[in-house]
Amino acid sequence: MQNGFRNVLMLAVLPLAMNVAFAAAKAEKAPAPAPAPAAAAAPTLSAEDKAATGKTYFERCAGCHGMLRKGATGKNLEPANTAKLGQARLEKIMTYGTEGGMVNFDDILSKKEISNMATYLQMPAEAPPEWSLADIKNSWKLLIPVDKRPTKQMNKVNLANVFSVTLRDSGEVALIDGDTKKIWAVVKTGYAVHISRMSTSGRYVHVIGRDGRYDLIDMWTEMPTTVATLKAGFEARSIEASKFKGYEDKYAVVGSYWPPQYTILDGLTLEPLKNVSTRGNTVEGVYHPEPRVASIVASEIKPEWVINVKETGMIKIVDYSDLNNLKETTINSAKFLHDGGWDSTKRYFLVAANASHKVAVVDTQTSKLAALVDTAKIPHPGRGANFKHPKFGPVWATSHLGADVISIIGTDPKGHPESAWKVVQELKNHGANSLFVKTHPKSENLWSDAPLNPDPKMAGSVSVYKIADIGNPDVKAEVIDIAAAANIGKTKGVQRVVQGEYNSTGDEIWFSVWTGNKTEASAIVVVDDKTRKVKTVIKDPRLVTPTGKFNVYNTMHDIY
Ligand code: DHE
Repeated sequence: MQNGFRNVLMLAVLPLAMNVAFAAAKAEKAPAPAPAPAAAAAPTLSAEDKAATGKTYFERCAGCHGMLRKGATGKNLEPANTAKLGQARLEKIMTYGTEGGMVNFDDILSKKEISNMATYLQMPAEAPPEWSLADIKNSWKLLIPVDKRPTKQMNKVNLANVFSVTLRDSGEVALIDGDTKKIWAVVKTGYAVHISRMSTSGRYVHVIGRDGRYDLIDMWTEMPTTVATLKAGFEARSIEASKFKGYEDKYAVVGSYWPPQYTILDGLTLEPLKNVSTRGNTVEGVYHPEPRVASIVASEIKPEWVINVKETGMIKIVDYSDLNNLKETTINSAKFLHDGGWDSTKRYFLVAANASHKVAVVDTQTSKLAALVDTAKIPHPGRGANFKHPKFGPVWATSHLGADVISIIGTDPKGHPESAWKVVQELKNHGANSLFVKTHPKSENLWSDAPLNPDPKMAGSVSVYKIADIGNPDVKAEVIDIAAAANIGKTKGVQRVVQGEYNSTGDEIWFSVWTGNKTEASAIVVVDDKTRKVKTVIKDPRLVTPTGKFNVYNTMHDIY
């Protein structure tokens, strides 16, 4: 803890000390300078406002801009940049958002909170404390030991078709029975849960909160039960189980944003086993103090995880077969690595390098970079979508935050070598600011959202293409207003329709209607994939700000 502060202090103090010494030496020779005009007072906040604004920064801003405000998905917000913009301009940007993808906050923060944030951003960034393996161990609670858990499933729920749904602003997940569309249980978790992943057996749900709280939920008990929990760091986004034969459910891994590290845990108890820092040099060879762990996937062909380090642009292939002699292969790709998914063979992993407008392709058979594919601005695939293109064979698709297109990338170097690792086609999306595309091996459709679009109509709609027609140059998407179909009435927050997720049989796609406000109604809209008609709208007062939905079977098997 002290080290972190000391490092930052050193960084701050060293240049100052050098400047003072240099200035003193110069002053001996030079004539006395004319008195400088009084400097403008540095922006400041009361201790109370600073603490409250710091909390809001962590909750709402740090994900995109970084704890140290060095920038990644969002811009660098260190005082050198923010002071140039000034109080009024900063307030305007936060109030109305920008075309570059920054959303408006006038429906989330009050005028006073926006004003305080504009001031806070002009003050120097402070590094949060470190969080060691010992800290993680101290936070670890094994609530139900393995030998006290049931030896068979004690309920009649079809677990393969359960959806773990992030209730973003209530710090919970809802486990929804996909067959009955009823909420089976709401389970308390960390703050603003980011993702759920499944154990290889499909029995356990691993849930990670943005605040680094990790919960392991057992679905064999009569009602879903948290059997272990810990705090992996102060900010986290990713988790994964071990999936190689012989290692099923043996290990789990959690990637933290702060401190920048990944931690390997026992897969059944969450006992913390190993902590590995991701601090180091970027692809340009420049040291970065905050290279955050973005997406993680587990290989099925080797005892390995692919761990993507955002700010350095380095992809780590981590071999978990010998934790004491951990082997890491570090692959240079491009910045800033974010989300991604497997190709249909699960040999190649495709990950968005969003600030470089590229998709990096890793060959997990050879542990080498297969390609860096140029795409439209800011690819954001979620896990992407795999399907057979009528002309180019197996392909993977991503939509974009920065462009109103869906890029289709060839993924078949053997069968279609001329189109492998190239954008073979761009389809029009109904808007930019898209986050997720989705299809299913049993589906004929490719779906795409645009939840961060500044136009509420676009944010509430999805595009859907018939895959068989995609080769046709005049192909057009059907655009469906999902928010209107949900019919939740007028809300203060924009009704953003986000992240399609299929049921286990691949004949329904579920979308969240997310208002970003926990006091307002939300819904999940279930669409019949064949007819594209709304089948059910799940409304329930317990469904607070639903966002990500993770179907057990599809998540276990990486089906997308
Ligand atoms: Fe996500 C995946 C990071 C904002 C919903 N998000 C991911 C992954 C990362 C990430 C690194 C990949 C995890 C993996 O596969 O292991 N997300 C971030 C951010 O840093 C960012 C930009 C800002 C933040 O503060 O967190 C951010 N994400 C959001 C949202 O605002 C979303 C839309 C709503 C929410 O719940 O917060 C959101 N992110 C999701 C979802 C996934 C995801 C639903 C998983 C997609 C999947 O199909 O697996």
